[in-house]
Amino acid sequence: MKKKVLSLLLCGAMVLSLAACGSSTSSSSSSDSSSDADTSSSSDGQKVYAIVPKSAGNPYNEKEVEGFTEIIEANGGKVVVSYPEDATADAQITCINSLISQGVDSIAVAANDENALQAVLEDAMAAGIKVSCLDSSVNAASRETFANQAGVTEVAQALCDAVYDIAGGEGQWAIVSASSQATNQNAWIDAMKEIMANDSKYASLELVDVQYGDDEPELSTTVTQALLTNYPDLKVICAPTTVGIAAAAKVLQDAGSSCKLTGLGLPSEMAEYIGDDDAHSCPYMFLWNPIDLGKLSAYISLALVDGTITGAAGDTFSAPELDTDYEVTEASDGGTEVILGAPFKFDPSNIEEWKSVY
Ligand code: RAM
Repeated sequence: MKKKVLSLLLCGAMVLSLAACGSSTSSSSSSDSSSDADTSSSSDGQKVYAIVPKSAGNPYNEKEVEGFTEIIEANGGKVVVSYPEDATADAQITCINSLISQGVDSIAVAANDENALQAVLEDAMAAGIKVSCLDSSVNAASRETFANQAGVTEVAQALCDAVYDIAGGEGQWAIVSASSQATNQNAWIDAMKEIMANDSKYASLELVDVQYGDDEPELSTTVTQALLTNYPDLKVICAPTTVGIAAAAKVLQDAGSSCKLTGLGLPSEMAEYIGDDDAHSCPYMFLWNPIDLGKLSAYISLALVDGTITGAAGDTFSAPELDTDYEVTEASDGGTEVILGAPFKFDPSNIEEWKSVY
């Protein structure tokens, strides 16, 4: 619990209240001392934009919140950050129910489950709250649109190619994922399996196991250690989670393991593990800018609330801080999404430059 409270205090520049669910309220007016009871737009005329990350204590989530908060406040809005107690749908349902009671104007959620939030998000939309996702989506019926960091197939293709390259085209590989219900990781894993099943190039690679570290450093460490014990010939671990890859990188590097690593990681957490030689566990990895993803989510929330977009395919809006205009497009699940950009590769040539950014 201490860790969660500390992370809230660190990430919110103007944290004004703490409540059940780890909610914090910040405002473009720093003298405001709002409590949960007066966060609704009617109390002082300011619109209120909530964000519900996957979990507390994950620097990636804090970067998303940072970007979200910057844009909402620059546009005169008030931000409520509601961190769930843990990375589960149940904990997010508690947060969302509280936000509905507070009468916020919008909720942006990084979902811990694709379907389990449907009832509560439908309640939110029925109450006039604009609902969108960022980072990890809910099903099409439960959202207006989704700030997607990168195309699912693009992420999966980049990871498949990295596993192939690092393994030398053949041998055993395994996955260390986040939680077993996480929409984003499951989509990337399913797409990786499909790409590998449908291209003979990957026929000599064998996916031996998928383990879940729940975006908890300790569990991610434990499952990585177990993979090394259970599969002595393992050549590559792919961790499509910033928490999982950082934990796995340390395990492999400390052990001097011949098993190498790739996946999705924060440069700030992975710099010491990125390298081409035997002394480093991760030759290269990918990510996008989580601060920019938070900014994109903020622009979506603002546009939904002011009516610039409804979330329908073809809607457009500007995102000046991201230097571009965006279009809402059809997503593969029948809903819509807005794609931030392509995944970016981090390797020894650029990791020093990026490690201080995010
Ligand atoms: C973790 C989270 C997040 C995911 C990144 C790559 O921080 O699971 O949802 O997008 O990894």
